[in-house]
Amino acid sequence: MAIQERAGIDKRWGEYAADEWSDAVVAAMKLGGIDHLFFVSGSEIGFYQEATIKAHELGRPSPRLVTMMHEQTALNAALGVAMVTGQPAATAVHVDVGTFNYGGGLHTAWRGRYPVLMTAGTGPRAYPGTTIGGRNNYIQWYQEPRDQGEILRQYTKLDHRMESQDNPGLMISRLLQVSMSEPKGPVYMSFPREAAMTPIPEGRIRFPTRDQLGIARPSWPDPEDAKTVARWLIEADNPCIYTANSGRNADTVEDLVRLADLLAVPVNQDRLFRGLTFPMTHPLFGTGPAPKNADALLVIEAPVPWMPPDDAPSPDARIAWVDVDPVQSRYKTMEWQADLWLPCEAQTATRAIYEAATGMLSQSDLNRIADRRERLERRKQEIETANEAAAQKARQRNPIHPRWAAYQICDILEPDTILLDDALSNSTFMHAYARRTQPSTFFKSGGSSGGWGAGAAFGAKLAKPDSDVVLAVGDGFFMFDNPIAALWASAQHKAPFLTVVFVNRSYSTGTRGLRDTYPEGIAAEKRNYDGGVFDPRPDFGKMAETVNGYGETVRDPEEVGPALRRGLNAVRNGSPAVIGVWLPTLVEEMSLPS
Ligand SMILES: Cc1ncc(C[n+]2csc(CCOP(=O)(O)OP(=O)(O)O)c2C)c(N)n1
Ligand SMILES: [Mg+2]
Repeated sequence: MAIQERAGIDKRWGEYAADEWSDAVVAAMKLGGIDHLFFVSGSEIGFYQEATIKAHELGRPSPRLVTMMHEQTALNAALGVAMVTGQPAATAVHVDVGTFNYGGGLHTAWRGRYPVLMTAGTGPRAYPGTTIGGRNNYIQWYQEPRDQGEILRQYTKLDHRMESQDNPGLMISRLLQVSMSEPKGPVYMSFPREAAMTPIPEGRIRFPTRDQLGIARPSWPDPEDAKTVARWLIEADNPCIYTANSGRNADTVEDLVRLADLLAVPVNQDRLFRGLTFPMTHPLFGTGPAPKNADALLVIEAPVPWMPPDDAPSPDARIAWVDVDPVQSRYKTMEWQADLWLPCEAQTATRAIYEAATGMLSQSDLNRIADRRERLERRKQEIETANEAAAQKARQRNPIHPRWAAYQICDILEPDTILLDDALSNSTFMHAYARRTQPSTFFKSGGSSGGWGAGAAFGAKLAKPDSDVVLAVGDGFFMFDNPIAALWASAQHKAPFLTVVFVNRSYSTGTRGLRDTYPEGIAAEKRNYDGGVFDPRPDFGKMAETVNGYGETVRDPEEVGPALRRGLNAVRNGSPAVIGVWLPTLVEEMSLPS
């Protein structure tokens, strides 16, 4: 029975023009919210080119095919789109080897709960001449692994190999439904060329869209649990909200502010946050106690809110823990304890706790809350004053102090600038001065893989062309994401972003990290950090020149600001720009004033 007849059983499904399965796949992607298909060439995935070009010519739904030069950069670009839009993005790469090249981006997609549809072709395996799309090149015998999905199965919610019994549009919608339902995450589809090129009789096919299948609605806490948490926060002297990833959903920011304001509960954002959780200039931001000093802790989407055992909360503290998957079933070894585990979303939980709290506040509560607010406002002022003083002190140092570099980077940001932080050991400085206030204007990867920033910055700019996009990145991490491939894409697709590289010619892992692991070791004694230092370094400014972008390396503290503005101007005029800020190596830094 032909697919369109079988699928026609459900009359709610739409009918779409499609000559072969690949047409149905690109249509279902677009109808499922995918605007960009980041594509790295392979002999067996030419169908994506044919289908997207055809759709463009005929006015059929299809994502835009975005030519890319490396698979990890392509995946990071998809993460960048998903991160700033909340909608999925897709990638298409070559068989098993292209899938391997997704590299550390896979970890980022998984740990950061990004809704991306990763795809790859498979080595054609039909005997030459028997099937459309079958084998026609000797290399194809090399291309067939035992199970292609197994390569990345640990890093996906679902993977699927498109097969003859499938409805291709339905399968894409289904993968997107799973990817977009909480906990969100990457999905993978391998698409044999034989399947992709399967003709569709009469050129029409029926399938449900992602939204016809439906995305699971946000989950709410039990109202009684919301009351309990509200009561704990109200009764506490030193309550605090600890969060990392609630800014994945930009709408959560407003609700969190409302709750925090109501009770004057401070919000501490983890170092490894995935998107801005709270306006950074707000008096309640970053003014909370260390977990060990808090008496009521509300953890919201923070997989690692403290370092045990020293920072762990007191046994008397009350702990409520909110996450769509609070026991973190994607992580293996987790020893956290909480008094209340709430399997619900950050936004709905904050709303429910707010609603519960509003009916509970006595005048004496309100007085205590007002006192706390005043105390935290003062604390915020003290922190800001100390940060400013530290920056002005750092300014005096030549060689450039990374704190001063961070301060200067943050000085060029507009309210809607999208800032990506992949600056690793210098992230703390970025956080001290970023002062981001709007949701979706400050991001980290949400995982631990280096090499996310350049591709993600490109994807972010592609999706949000009207905002400046600035990437602050370590010189090691910049190299991990194929910077030339990202810069090329940025120039080619007219999505220019500014990269600022902290050029310390070192990995903190292989320098400070080694010293801290072996404080009495021979490497520390001899100050030999081979493996941790890469001096002479690549000329990062010149990398931009390889794609006709703007680049320079700055060595004078007073020149950092002007150089960054030159870079930003170049970006606003349409060119990618890379500004290297020359710093001491981390070995030199060990004997410099901090
Ligand atoms: C793909 C990948 N490889 C290795 C690491 C381990 N690692 C963590 S931090 C780090 C150093 C990063 O160097 P750089 O970006 O120069 O930042 P810096 O340490 O100088 O601040 C490394 C190599 C990683 N996180 N990801
Ligand atoms: Mg470095």
